[in-house]
Amino acid sequence: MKRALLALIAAFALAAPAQADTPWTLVRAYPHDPTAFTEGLFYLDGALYESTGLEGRSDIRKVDLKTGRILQRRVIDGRYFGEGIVNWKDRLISLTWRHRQGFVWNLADFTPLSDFRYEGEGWGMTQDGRAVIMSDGSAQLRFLDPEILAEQRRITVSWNGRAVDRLNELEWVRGEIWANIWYDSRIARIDPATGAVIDWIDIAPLLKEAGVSDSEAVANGIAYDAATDRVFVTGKNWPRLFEIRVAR
Ligand SMILES: [Ca+2]
Repeated sequence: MKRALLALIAAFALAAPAQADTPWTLVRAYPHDPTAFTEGLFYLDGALYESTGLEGRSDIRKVDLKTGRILQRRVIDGRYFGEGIVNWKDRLISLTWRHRQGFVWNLADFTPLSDFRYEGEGWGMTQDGRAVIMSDGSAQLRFLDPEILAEQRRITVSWNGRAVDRLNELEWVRGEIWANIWYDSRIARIDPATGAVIDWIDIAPLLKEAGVSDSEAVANGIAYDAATDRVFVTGKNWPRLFEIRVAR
């Protein structure tokens, strides 16, 4: 019985096509603040916007891509653990981890505009031009009305029928939602209509390239420049931010 089962599994393994992640290549490396515990990242009009976490060390910052120099910075109140950020019109929206507290800032100078509440935890954010998309550490992604930041709907992210949890930093890329997975070097490419993972991009070689060994220094942070089709990735406390070219 056991032998028959093993034979069956072996036959299936031979019949199944070799599973390959989405191919990508490293284009170049840029400096990245090694003290930045990256929780949010996006690219807009020639600059990177980044948020960092940990209580007492959280901020939002505008960063020069080429030099990694901080161009503008706003410290988040020390009681909060900063999480994801996203731009909407002339605003920047930010989350906190377990305080259920979101903030809206003026994108141009980071002056505070308003705040909002949400249920559960706040992790990553991105937007698709219509809704703000938010992760909370589970396999679910929420779609929020970007003006009032109220939840409209949610999807469950799955791979071969199994829920994919620990969804972390997000990015809207080529009509897909790309998501870092906490404690995983793979980025999930998610179909926004169904939540199904289309494929994976494994950036494990970049951890070696970045020279990080701390177990908390996980891959986190995806930014996309749609105008030039450039993908930028980094991680928590990584001294490098990488531009990669991902196969279509
Ligand atoms: Ca992002």
